This record gives sequence, structure tokens and C-alpha cells, in this order.
Amino acid sequence: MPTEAQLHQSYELAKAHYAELGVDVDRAIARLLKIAISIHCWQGDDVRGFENAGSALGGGLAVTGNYPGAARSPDELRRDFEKALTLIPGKHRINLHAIYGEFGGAKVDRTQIDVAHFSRWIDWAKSLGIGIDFNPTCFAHPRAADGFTLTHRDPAIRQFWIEHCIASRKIAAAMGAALGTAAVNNIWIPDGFKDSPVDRKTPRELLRTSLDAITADAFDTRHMLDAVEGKLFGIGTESYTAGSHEFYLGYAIKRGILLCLDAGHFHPTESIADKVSSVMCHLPEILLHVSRGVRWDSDHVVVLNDDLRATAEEIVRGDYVERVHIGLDYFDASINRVAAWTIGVRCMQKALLLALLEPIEMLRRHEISGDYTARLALLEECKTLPAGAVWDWACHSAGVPVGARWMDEVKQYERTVLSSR
Ligand code: RNT
Ligand code: ZN
Repeated sequence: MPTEAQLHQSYELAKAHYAELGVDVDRAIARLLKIAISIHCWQGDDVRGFENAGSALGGGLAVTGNYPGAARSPDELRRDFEKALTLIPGKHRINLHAIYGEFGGAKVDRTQIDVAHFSRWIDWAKSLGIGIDFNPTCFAHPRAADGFTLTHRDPAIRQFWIEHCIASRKIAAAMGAALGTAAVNNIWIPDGFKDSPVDRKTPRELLRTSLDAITADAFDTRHMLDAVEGKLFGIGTESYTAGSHEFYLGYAIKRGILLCLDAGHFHPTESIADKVSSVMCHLPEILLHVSRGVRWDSDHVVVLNDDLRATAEEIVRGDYVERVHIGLDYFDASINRVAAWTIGVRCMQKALLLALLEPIEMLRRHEISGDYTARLALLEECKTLPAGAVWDWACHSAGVPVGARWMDEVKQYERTVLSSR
């Protein structure tokens, strides 16, 4: 492993290299460390939550793997999350689902959830100086067992889920107010059909009415931001989902709320990167669910691939850093869960750093002057610039392990904490 002096030397060499291209490396690091990633709590316990409702996950979601050490309680989940935070540079956020409330063994139905059930999460987040984001949980519940929630034909079931989403908005707003940073409250529903429906219209009209009821009360956007997440298909809803991308794009624009783009929710060859600048023409802010589909919306751990890089490039090139909320959404139970968090967040950050290190002024000049040869040549040369030395220095200066050294700590944590679960 390199010494501190060697790390610094590599960094200085990289800095000189980038300076020649007009890139200020120190500025890139400073900008990177200001970007908070919303880290999904559900990687830590395979989307189980603490409701004890005994319902299967459902909703077309599937977690596979049986790696030991999943968190079994809020305290274990928080402890694991804290461990991951010590391995990731910068300050981040936690993204909670409604099923992660602390119900003290009582049966609290989804319409009954209240900010009191999240007070320990709020106190904990406050002590760490991090923000919280939130999600109503419209799956893994007897009333979602037939696959319909906000679009259910039965008005009583629809009303149940409307009330759950209203309760979630209130909780999110209270979290945002308590922590001094707006909580994004993201609605995703599984509703759809396995086989081709003859009525594609009614569920969507019902969804519109349900969403109108949910968002009827205005909240201070300094405390809570509404988001809606579309999806092309799920397991068991291969032919039709009511909450499609077009449905929510229209709804978000009409209501001036956030649209959530999940990387796994489109046709497999479709990338969310190209969508960012399109939807940002019409929306003030968006939420991303950065995920990695392998052949389908499989929610694999995010890695530094071309898709991720393209998404980060679009955020940075478009100067959208302040308007794009970056959340992660994946769940892999076949590997160490603290490592799964750490890998995904660090990769997201590497992608952002690579984008921040682009010689964008030079690239733009080539493009504007029509010199596409020079644009292509420079883009390709950028791929082998010494970004690794800059990333290592960013980690070092943020006080987190450099390179693969963080895995030593995960192994140690596995031996001392996770293995006894
Ligand atoms: C499902 C959506 C949704 C969930 C989480 C658990 O396909 O991506 O965001 O993954 O809310
Ligand atoms: Zn998602």
C-alpha cells in the first residue's frame, strides 16, 4: 500500500496533468465531497423492515442470496449503516421506507404510522448530521396481495393506500423540519397486469385521482419534496404498469413535483442518462434511483460502468448538481451488505469525480466548432488520465480508507459483529 507521501506525489502529478487540460483538480474534489448521496436503508436487511406483518415482499420485487449478517433490528441496521459511512468519503443521507419504523412490537397498520415511530431515526440522523429521505411502502402487505394499491378497483383499498401515502408525507415533512433538510417522499407502486389488459385507461385515471388526494395538502418544500417513480414492468406485471414513465412525467410536470428515474425501470437498452436533460427542461428537480439491471430490473449493486458514468456526466455537464437528488436503489443478499453499500456509493462518487474532472471547456469548444474528431479523440484520452490518484487523495483527505483497504475493515466487522447474528 502506498505511503501518504506517495499518495501525495501521485496526486500532484495528476494535478499537473489535469491542469494542462484546464481542469482544477482541487475544485473537483471539493465539489465531489459536497454531493450527498441518498443511501437506501433496505440493502442492509433485504427489504424486510421492522413491521412484523409477516407478508412476503411481493410487488414484483425479489431479493436473492443468503449471505449471513443481515440486520434484524433498527439498532443493528443503524450500526451497519454507520460502519459503511466510515468507509465512504463525504456526508450522505439515509433513505427509509415506511416499514422501517420502530413499532415496539405493536401492530401498527400502514395508515397508522406516525412520526413518533421514526423519532429514533431522526435523533440518530441528527447526531450524525445527515438528512433522511422517505418512501411509503405500497407492497409487502395483505392489502397489496393482489398487486393493486392506489389503482385498486375497490375504493376502500384505494383509500387505505391513499391514507398511507398521506401519513408518509407528514412523516417526511416532520423529518425534514427536524433535520433542516427537505426529505424527498418518493411514491412507487407495483400496480399492473401480468397479461395484456383490455382497459389501460381506468387504472391510470384512478392513479391520477389517488395522487391528487395524496398531494392535496401543500407542504413547505424546505421540509418535504414529493417524488413519483414510474416503471415499465415488474415480475408479474410484464404487460402493463399503471404508473408508467409517461404517466408520471406528465403528472410531475403538471404538479411541479419531482420525477424519479430508476435506472432499472426502462427497456434494457434505454439509459436514464439521456433522459436527465430532457426532463430537466420541464421540471425544477428530479430524483434518481441509481441501480443496475442485469438482463432485467434485477437491482444489482451499482458498479462503475458506462451507464453510471454517463449518468454522472449528464448531472455534471448540465450543471444539475443542485437539482438532481441522487438516490441508490439495489438489494443484493448474496454478498456482505455493508460492502454492498460501500461499493455502490463509492462507485457513484467515482463516476461523479470522473465527470467533474472532464476538460469540459475544451470538449465544448471542439463540439461548437464542429471538430467532432477532436472531441472523440479527447474523450477517449480522458479515459486513461490519472483519476485514480485524485480519488485516492479525496478519500485520504476525507479520512476514509484508500483503495481496497476499506475491505479489511468490512472483514473485521464481519468477524466481530455480523458473524454472531
Ligand atoms: C421498485 C422500485 C422501488 C423499490 C424501493 C424498495 O421497482 O425501484 O424504488 O425498489 O422502493
Ligand atoms: Zn427504485
